[in-house]
Amino acid sequence: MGELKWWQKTVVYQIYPKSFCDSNGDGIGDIPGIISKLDYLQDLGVGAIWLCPIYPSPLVDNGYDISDYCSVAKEYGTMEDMERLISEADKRNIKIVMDLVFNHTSDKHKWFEESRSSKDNPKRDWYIWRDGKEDGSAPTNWRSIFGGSAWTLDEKTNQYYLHTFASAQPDLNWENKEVRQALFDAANFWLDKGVRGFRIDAIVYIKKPSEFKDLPVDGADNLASIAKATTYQDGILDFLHEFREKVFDRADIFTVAEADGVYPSDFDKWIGENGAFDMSFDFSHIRLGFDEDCTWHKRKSWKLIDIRKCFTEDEEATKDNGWVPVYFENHDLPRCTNYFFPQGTDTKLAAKFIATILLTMRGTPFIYEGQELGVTNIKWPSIKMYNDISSIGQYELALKDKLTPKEAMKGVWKYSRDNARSPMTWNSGSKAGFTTGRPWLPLNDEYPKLNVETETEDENSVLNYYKNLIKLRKQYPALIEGDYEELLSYSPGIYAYARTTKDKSERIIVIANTTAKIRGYKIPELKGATLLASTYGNREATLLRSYEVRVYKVK
Ligand code: TEU
Ligand code: CA
Repeated sequence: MGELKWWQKTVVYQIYPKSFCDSNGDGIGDIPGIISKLDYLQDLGVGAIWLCPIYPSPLVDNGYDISDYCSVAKEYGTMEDMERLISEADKRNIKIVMDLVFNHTSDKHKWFEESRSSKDNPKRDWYIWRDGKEDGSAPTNWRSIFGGSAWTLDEKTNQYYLHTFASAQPDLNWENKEVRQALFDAANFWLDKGVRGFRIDAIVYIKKPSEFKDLPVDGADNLASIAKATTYQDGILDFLHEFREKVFDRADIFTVAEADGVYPSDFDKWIGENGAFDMSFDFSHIRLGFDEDCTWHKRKSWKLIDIRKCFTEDEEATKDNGWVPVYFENHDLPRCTNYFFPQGTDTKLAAKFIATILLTMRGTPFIYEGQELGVTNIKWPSIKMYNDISSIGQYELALKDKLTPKEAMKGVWKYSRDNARSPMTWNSGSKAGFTTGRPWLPLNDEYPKLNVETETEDENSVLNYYKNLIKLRKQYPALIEGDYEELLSYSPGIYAYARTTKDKSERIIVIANTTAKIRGYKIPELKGATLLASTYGNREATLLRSYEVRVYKVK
């Protein structure tokens, strides 16, 4: 691998527009709100913003159901606001990265409205239409990712259309050349506006199998996860290479695929020199304990130390080709302070643990809004208070599987995507500085403590810890370009690794106690090393304390 590119040296910050900052008091975050917080992001040290969808959308899935790829949702602002965001960010050396949701559109997109209007409409073939079975039931027994059949019958033409996600998100037919060209044109529209990267949504599902067949039932609903039939199918790479040629290769941008079901063993063909993307989100550490269909209440237990294997595999796979996006949170996940640690763990220690691994790993770190504050999960008493459609689907699936409503709620508390979507907390005022109106989703109860203003003033806060680590990362080349080597592989509960520059002049060692118990370790070369950071501050100790992570400079 030659000289590193700009995006390999930067830190990315993910914004969920609806929940970041509201500028006009309607309770919904917006683009002017984001612009007003660019100084905060610059001060934090980020170099790129991944903006979740800001396109017009009925917001059934909060913007992942797009009704027009080339404009801006009125809730979020105008095209001028977007242009201003790009240029104001640029002044602060921050690049804007857009989210491309190309597996499906909204059912309110004009393409779909045309497609459903008649069997001989020119856009009929832009989506995936099939007759039902002889008895009139759905063409296959596939379950959509949000629950329920992946097929919806459209009465007008008496055919079913396929949707990997909600019925309001019909899947596009990538086999159709015009569809691909229309999507590439949309991406190029944003490239020409000056965006410098793309996160590509649900891209593993775009290629459907040549034959549509029932799968062995895997749930109490008598259905089978669609992902088993449509993830990373043969032939997908042809589509993606065309995408790369017609869009990605046109400018100095980066691409990161959202690719649940593509593993490090596939990276050779998927990312880097001969692949389609620069980076790919590996779900290995997110999927610990989950079987393929990801049903919340069927999850098996796992331990924090299990992430060691996941990261080492990513690093090994990208040693000479491709690059890792390092992440612990996003808008689809609960807060990392709860997700990766047993119940009852001190969440501030947990937040700092994750920050240290995130910012000392080889790869590009992705921070999700609020993660830098150590924000924790929400816990609303009733499913009615939840907005996230996947929470509702999982709740219903649990009831079908004979769980009590109380047990089903436990799954929602633990895994709901709304954990991440509760608004960003800027200060301890009555609306957390997010809005002057009524926030579209309730605020996190802990916001009077966990917010930007309060944490800025506290030198031991999670926020200041993030800032320091981002600074360290920029100061020590080993943390960016250094290779990765796992150490102490056989020590129970300890995750340790070294980062060493190519010329071996700088070497940094990170040691993490992944358990609540005090633990010893032996690394002889640490004798005389300098402590650069610890999740316990500068209070040195011989043994590693509960969930302590230390960063040492050996030379
Ligand atoms: O998520 C895709 C997604 O949900 C799957 O990749 C994953 O397999 C799933 O979590 C399995 O349980 C993206 C967006 O990030 C999400 O917010 C959208 O709702 C979804 O696509 C549909 O666009
Ligand atoms: Ca607003």
